[in-house]
Amino acid sequence: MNLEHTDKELFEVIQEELNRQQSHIELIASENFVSEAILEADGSVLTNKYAEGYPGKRYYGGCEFVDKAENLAIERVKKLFNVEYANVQAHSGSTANMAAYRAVLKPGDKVLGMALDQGGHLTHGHPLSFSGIDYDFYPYYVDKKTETIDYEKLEKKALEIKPKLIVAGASAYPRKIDFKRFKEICDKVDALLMVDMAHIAGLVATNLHPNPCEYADIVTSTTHKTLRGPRGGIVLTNDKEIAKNVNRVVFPGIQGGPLMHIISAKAVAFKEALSDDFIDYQKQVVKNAKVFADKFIDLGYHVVSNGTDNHLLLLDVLSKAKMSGKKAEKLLDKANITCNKNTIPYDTKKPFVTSGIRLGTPAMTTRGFKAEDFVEVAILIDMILSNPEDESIFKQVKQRVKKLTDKYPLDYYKPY
Ligand code: DSN
Repeated sequence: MNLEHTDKELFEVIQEELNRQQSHIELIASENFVSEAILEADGSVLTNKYAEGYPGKRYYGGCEFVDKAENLAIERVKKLFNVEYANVQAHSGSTANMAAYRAVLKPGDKVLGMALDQGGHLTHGHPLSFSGIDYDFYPYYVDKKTETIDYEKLEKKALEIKPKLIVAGASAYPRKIDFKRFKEICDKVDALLMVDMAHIAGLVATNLHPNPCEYADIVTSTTHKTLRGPRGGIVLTNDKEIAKNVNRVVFPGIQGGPLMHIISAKAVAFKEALSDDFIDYQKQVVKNAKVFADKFIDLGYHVVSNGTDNHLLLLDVLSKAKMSGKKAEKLLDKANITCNKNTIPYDTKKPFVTSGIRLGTPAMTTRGFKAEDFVEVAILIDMILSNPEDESIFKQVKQRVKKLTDKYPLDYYKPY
C-alpha cells in the first residue's frame, strides 16, 4: 500500500508542497532540488537499520551492507574535497559544528566568529545557540565601505582576544573567503582554524572557490545547499587526532544511531558532485548570480559589496524600494517568488525585520535557468518592489513567473 491510500492527509500535504516547489521561483540561497537518485536512496529501506558505531565497529549485527554505504560516502567525500578524514554521520550542519567545537575546544574557550548580523550562522555564537552558551564567542566584522571581511581588524581583534579557535564561513556572505589569510592570523595567535563551508561546498568541490581543507584544522558543511545532496552534515580534517575526536564526539558524544538512508543518499550526492556535469552546473550557478547582481545594480539597487563571487547576493531593499526585507519577502511570496529577509552589514533594523533580502541561484539553476532567466527574475522582483500596491502588476508578474516555471518544470520527481 502506498501513502496515497494509507494516509491521504499526509499524501496531500506532500502533493501541495510539490506543487509549490513546481510553481514558485525558489531563491533561498541554502535550498536546492536533489536528483531522483538521491530521493530514492533517501527513501530507501536503509532507514530501517540501526548502526551505532562506525563501519567495521558497530554495536549491532547485520551491518555489512550499511557499512558499504557509509564507506562509499566517506571515500567519495574525501576524494571530492581532497582531505584525509571524514565523518559523514552528522545529522545536520548544526550538529557538525557542535562536533567540531567539542573535538577541539573546552567549554568556556574563546572563539572568534563572523558577526551574526553580517553573515555568520546561529551556531557561530548566537547567545541562544549551544555555541554561544558553551563557548565565549567574539564577533569580527566586514568593512563598512567595501562590505567585505576586514582582515586587518580581524587580526587586531585576534591579537587582543587570543581565541582558541577562529571560525571562517558564513550563511550570507557574497564574496570569496581568504582562508589563507585566516590561517596566517590563526598562526600569529596560536589559534585553530575551523571553516564552516556549508554555503559554498558545491563551489569548493568544483574549484570555483578556494578549498578550506588546505588551510583549516577542521572543516564542516551541510550536504544540501550548493552541494545538492540530502539534508545532513559532514566534518572533515587532515589531522588524525582531531579526526578521532570528531568520531568520538559525533557518536556516542552527540548522536546515537546514524541515519543510514541519509548517509547512502550523501554517497550518491558525492558521486554526482564528482562528475563533469556538476562542474558545469556550479559554473552556471556562479554566472547566474553575477548576472543577477549586475541587473539589480543596473536597476539602481545597492547590492551588498557591489556584487558577488559565489551563489548568492544580498539586496538592500530599504534604500531603493523604501521597505523592510520582511515586507519585500512577503510581497514576493505573493507573486510566487520565494526568498528570505536578511540583515545587511550595519543594518539599522532588527533580524526579524531587516533592510535586505538574500537571493541565491543554486535551486533555479538546477531547474535549468540561464543568465537571461535571472535577468527576467530581477526585472520581476523590481516590478513588485516598485509597485507594492498595484494588483495588476502582481497579476502580470505571476503570469511571467508561470511562464518561467513551466519552461523549466520540476517533472523529474516521482515520489511514489
Ligand atoms: N538556515 C541556513 C541558511 O539558510 O543559510 C543555514 O543553516
